[in-house]
Amino acid sequence: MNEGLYRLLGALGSPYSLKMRAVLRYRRLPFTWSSAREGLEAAQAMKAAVIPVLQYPDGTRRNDSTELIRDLEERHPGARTLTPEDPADAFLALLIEDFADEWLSKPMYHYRWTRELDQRVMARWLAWDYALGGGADTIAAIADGFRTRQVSRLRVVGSDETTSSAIEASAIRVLDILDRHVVERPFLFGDRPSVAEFALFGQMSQFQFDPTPNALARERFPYAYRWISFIDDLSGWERTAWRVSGSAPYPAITELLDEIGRLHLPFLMANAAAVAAGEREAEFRLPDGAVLRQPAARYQAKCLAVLQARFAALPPEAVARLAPMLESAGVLAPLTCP
Ligand SMILES: N[C@@H](CCC(=O)N[C@@H](CS)C(=O)NCC(=O)O)C(=O)O
Repeated sequence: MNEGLYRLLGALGSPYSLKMRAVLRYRRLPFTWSSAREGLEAAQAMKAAVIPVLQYPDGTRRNDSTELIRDLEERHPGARTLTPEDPADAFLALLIEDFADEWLSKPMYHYRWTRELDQRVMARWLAWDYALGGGADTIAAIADGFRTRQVSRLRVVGSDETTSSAIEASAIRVLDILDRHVVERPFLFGDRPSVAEFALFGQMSQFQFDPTPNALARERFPYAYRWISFIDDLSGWERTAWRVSGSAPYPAITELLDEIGRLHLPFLMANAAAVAAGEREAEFRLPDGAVLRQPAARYQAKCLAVLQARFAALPPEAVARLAPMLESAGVLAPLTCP
């Protein structure tokens, strides 16, 4: 069974699972896709109990999409890798991936579990995926359980009445940036996708399903909305050119960097400081004055350390090109902070 193939153990309602599925499709690495129940059960056996879990052809299992993608780059080099050739662009792609994974996950989760409509609709979706039958009563009971658990975890992403508007505004700005970008070209670093597109896609993939962000995206950002399903299956995409090395980045990159400098990196810094001080909670003042509080997360402290290490390892000529852009977005100091 399944010999020689990757097996992706994830769920349709999981942004990171769809990120990874889109990567495997684009990379043309044959794989099978599990049911949500198998995915969640597989996660329980992992050190970090999160989906997706990727089972390798030799049977070993690993998780964490960022690490998995990097590992696949090494195992399967060639024309369909996701790392731009230019080291400066490769770094920007990584930074945007981290922003999507660790910041856009806040609006994604917030939209799903804040309003009554989204809670009700999406709890049933997830429950159906999990049960795959068994009758409407069974599914409704599972949905109730999911809903109660997930709503109670809104604080894990720092979502409450005071932070709600800033969290939603950040998703709206990203949709707006993409909506204006994709009418010019489909990708951020040339004629082929990088890790950045797949990470943005992962979180936003759920906007195709959740009623509130779905209505918002369809009405106000129709091209960004269309782009989401375009990224989902790029198995037939043939163009392989990265953009010309050293040319000015597209405006969308600079605009995303502004978001990263205003929200994502200050949040990662506050979290890393809380982790280092052994505090239970991280606090971060949002630009509108509200205070976002969430449990201090070791994983996200590691994310900041990885970004800093990758920046420190760049060749000086790439740093020289990036520094002015990063500086004006407020991104340079957090990246070079000891
Ligand atoms: N850093 C991980 C994050 C994965 C993650 O957070 N997955 C969520 C679902 S989208 C999860 O499994 N959460 C655990 C839970 O809900 O109990 C990755 O990139 O794969």
